[in-house]
Amino acid sequence: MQVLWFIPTHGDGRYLGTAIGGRSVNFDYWRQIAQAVDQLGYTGALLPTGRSCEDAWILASSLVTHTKKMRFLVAIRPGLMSPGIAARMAATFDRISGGRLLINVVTGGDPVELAGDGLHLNHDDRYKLTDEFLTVWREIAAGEVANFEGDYLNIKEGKILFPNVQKPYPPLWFGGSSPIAQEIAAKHVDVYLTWGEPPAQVAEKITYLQRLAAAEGRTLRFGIRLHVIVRETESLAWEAANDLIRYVDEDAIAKSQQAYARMDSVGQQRMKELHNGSREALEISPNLWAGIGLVRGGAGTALVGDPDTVARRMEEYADLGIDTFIFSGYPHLEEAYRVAELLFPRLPLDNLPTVEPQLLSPFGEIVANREFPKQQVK
Ligand code: FMN
Repeated sequence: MQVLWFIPTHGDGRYLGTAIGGRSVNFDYWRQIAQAVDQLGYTGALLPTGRSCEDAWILASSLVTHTKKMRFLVAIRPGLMSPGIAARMAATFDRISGGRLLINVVTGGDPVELAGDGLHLNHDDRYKLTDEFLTVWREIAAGEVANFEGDYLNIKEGKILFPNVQKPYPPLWFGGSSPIAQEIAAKHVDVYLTWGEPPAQVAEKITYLQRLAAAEGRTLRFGIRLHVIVRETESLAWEAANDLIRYVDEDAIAKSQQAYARMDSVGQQRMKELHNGSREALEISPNLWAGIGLVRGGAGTALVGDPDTVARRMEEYADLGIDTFIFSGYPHLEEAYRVAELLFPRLPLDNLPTVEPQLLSPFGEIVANREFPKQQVK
C-alpha cells in the first residue's frame, strides 16, 4: 500500500469557504509540506493543475532539490501541450529528480476554463485527442521516433534525445470517469484514479476497468483520492469534520454547486450526486463524509474516524483492488504529520522510514531531563 499527500497550490486554511484561519500559501510553506511528505513515509504528493492553481511543473521543479525521496505527481494536459514538449519536460524532470516523476494525465472537465486556455473541443473530442496524444507521447517518451497523422495531431519525427530515468517512461496516472475516459485509461495508462466514492461504486468502476484493460491485454493499478480526518476518537474526528464547514454559508455552497454544474466532467457529476448541495446526510457510507464537496471541486469526500476505523475503511478499499491512496487534510502541513502519526503505524505501507528507535524520533520529549518517555502500546 502507498499513501501520497497533496500540495495545496490553490490555498489552504483551517476552515473551508472562509478567510478565517486562512494562511499565506507561498514557496516556503509548500517546501515545509514537501519536506514533511519526504520524511514521514509518504510515497509522494499530487500537485493539482488548472487555472485556480499555481503551475505544478514549476513548483515541482523548485521542490526537487529540497527533497530526497518523495515523488511528484504532476499533470500533462493533452490539448494544451504538444506530446513532444510534454515528453521532453517529463524526461528532464525525471532526470534532475533521479526518477521521481509520476504523471497525471488530465484531459480537463471545465469547458469555460479550457476555452480560456484556447481549447474549444467538446468532452468526447477532448478524449479522442487524449488518445492520439498518449499514443504519440508513449512512443516519444520511450525513446522511439514518432510519426503520426490523426484527426487532431500531425507529428513528423517526434523524439527526445535525453532519456527518462524510469523505463520505459515515468508511470502514467489518470482520473476520468466517463466511458470514453475509461476506454483510454485501459489502453494507455498504468494507474487509474477515482475520487472518493463509496466502496460499492468504486468496486463497479474497478471491475469494469479490469475488463476493459484485459481486452487490451493490459493490467491496471488503482488509486483513490480522498481527504482524511483522523483523530484519537470517533467523536473528536466527527467534531473536526463539522468544524471544517462551520463558517460555510448557503451562498458559498450555491455558488460552488453552480460552478460545478456547468462542467462536463462525469467524475465531477458523480461527486456532486453524493450530496446534491445539501448539508443533510453527509455521511454517505460508513465513515465517508461528503461535506468537503459542498464547496470544493474534485475530491469532495473524506474518511472520518479514529485511527483503527480509518485504517479498516482503507482496508475495504484495498480489498477491492486499490493500492494507492492520495490523501489530504486541512491545514495540509499539520495534517500531514497527524495522518502519519495516527494512521501510518496501522497500515501495510511499502516505504515507511526505517530508523533506529533509540537514535531518532519519534519518541516525544525527554522526561525529567534524563530519560525517554515510555513507549505506548499501539
Ligand atoms: N482535473 C483538473 O483540471 N486538474 C487536476 O489537477 C485534476 N486532478 C485529478 C485528480 C484525480 C485523482 C482525479 C480522479 C481527477 C482529476 N482531474 C483533474 C479531473 C480529470 O482529469 C478529468 O479531466 C475530469 O474528471 C473529466 O473527465 P470525465 O468526464 O471522464 O470524468
